[in-house]
Amino acid sequence: MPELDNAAIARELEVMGDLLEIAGADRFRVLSYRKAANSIRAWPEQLSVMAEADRLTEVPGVGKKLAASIAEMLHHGTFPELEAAKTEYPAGLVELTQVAGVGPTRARQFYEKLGVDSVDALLHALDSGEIVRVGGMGEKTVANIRHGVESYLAHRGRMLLMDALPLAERLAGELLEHPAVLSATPAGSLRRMQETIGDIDIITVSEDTPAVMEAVRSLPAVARVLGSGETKTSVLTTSGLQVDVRVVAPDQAGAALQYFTGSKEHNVHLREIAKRAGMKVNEYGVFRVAEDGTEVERVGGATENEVYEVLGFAQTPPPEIRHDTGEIEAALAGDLPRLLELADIRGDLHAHTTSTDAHSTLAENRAMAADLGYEYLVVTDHAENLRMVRGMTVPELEEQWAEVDELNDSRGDLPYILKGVELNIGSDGTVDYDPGVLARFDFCIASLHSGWGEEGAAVTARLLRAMENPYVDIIGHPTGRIIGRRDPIALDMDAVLTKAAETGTIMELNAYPDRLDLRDTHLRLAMRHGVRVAIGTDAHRSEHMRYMRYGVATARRGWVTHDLCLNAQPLDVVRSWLRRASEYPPTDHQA
Ligand code: DGT
Ligand code: CA
Ligand code: CA
Ligand code: ZN
Repeated sequence: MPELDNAAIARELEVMGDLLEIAGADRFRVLSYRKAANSIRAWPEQLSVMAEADRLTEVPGVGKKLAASIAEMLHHGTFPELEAAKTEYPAGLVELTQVAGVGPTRARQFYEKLGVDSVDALLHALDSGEIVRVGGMGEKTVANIRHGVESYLAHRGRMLLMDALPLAERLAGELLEHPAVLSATPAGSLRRMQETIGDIDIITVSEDTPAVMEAVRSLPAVARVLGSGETKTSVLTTSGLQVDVRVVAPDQAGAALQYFTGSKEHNVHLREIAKRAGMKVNEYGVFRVAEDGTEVERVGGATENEVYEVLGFAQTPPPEIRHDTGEIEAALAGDLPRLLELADIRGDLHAHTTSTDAHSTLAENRAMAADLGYEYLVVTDHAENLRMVRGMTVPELEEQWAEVDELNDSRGDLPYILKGVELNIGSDGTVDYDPGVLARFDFCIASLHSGWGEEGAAVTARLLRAMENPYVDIIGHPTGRIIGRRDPIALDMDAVLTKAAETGTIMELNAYPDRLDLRDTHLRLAMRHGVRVAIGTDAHRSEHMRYMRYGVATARRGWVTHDLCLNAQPLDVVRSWLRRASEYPPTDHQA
């Protein structure tokens, strides 16, 4: 039995939860699988290792019974309850529920009335018009579902970075343990930290090619070998992701890493530059070429820096920005800014607690913040108007503030807690609570929790109105997208960022790995507007605070620099940047 990694285990538990929901099972049972899956995806240790030591119940949300199911899964690839659930409804229905606009009830109806058991079958039912045989399907609903299917299909086969990155790092680590492997480095979209990953590419350096290919084929997480040649082996892992591992000789290491990191657009431009300089660049190295195109001599390729250097670059562009959107020109001239780094981050600016819909306490969040080496963290529970999670009433806030004061008073070397909140932007652009209450927070995030599918201009106007409120310091997850599941709100981003610059409102980069919102392209625009950015994980359990790395990666992709990132600043500067600080210090980064 090949070994299941954490993402694969989490996925099976999610399937279980979805199947139970489709079958109309008890809500509590459904949630217990989802909660466990959510916590396993964020868990830093391999469950396969923990299972051997009988330590699975240490994972939050994993009780004795679930631990037994996971142990069973690790041995047999599945567990009895899952198999039973799959006999009731086909697992293909789970895919259906991933489509925006199709919940568990609709999925069951589509299956029972039309025999639809996959997204492809649903598309077919939409095309043939058969879909209307299911009751309650008006024109608008049908159009919504078609749109949902289209965006689902655009992402199908791709995995979130959060699921691919830990796996890739682990595989690279395992390969490195082999004595013949000199180095093993993830390349491709993963090294560029793209938000979704098609397949994992790993470049290994070795003098003993056959030994490395054999090592790849025998990695524990390999479910199937798709192909294995002299220098490349492709495998399918237990989490369903394809991994391409290539072996190159030490003097080609840099050229191979550069080539297979891409992006394709970046590489195409690089080859043009080489050509103009009478050179050629490929996965084997950089070569000087004669008029007729024949190679004359090899001029570099052992390290990636060398590849760029011999092509006349003053700097090596960081992988995250290699998309041929200006990084080549800037790197040639030595004009690249120093991008934000994880080590710059001094705190998390968005985290929930058990006071509303999250699973960790304030003290647990603080312990995690201390683990992460932070100076400060915030509590930003949901506000009153968000009824579905029973947002904080004023008396509840007062209780929380007292707890914060107490934790801060006795904190010693532990991180300082700021009193925040996540307000809801109402349909008229107003937010929760009276100004008197708003003034008592250290800072406020305000988020849209509705507006998808609405006219972009109307939602933009709502957001602009909220940004005029002097108590709104930060706009949370501005476009509200969920990668592959919910389209972004059609905001006029230029208008939003202009208003942010005008009012000193800070824009959030929500680091929760299926949000990453603002996204890279918007962040780049924010930098041009001189708009400051706050990175928050939106943690709903303290382990989620580790997702900061995805936020920083997205920030880097958006060319975000240290000097425009709120939580790269020490606490006193953080306070001075908030709108409620009497002055709005002007920034000198206006484009
Ligand atoms: P993915 O896997 O869809 O998430 O995206 P990538 O970028 O990892 O794409 P992949 O795995 O097909 O190829 C890895 C890298 O190899 C790619 O970023 C650039 C390089 N590469 C692949 N095919 C070509 C090509 O035809 N031309 C050039 N210039 N580079 C290529
Ligand atoms: Ca790839
Ligand atoms: Ca590939
Ligand atoms: Zn939140």
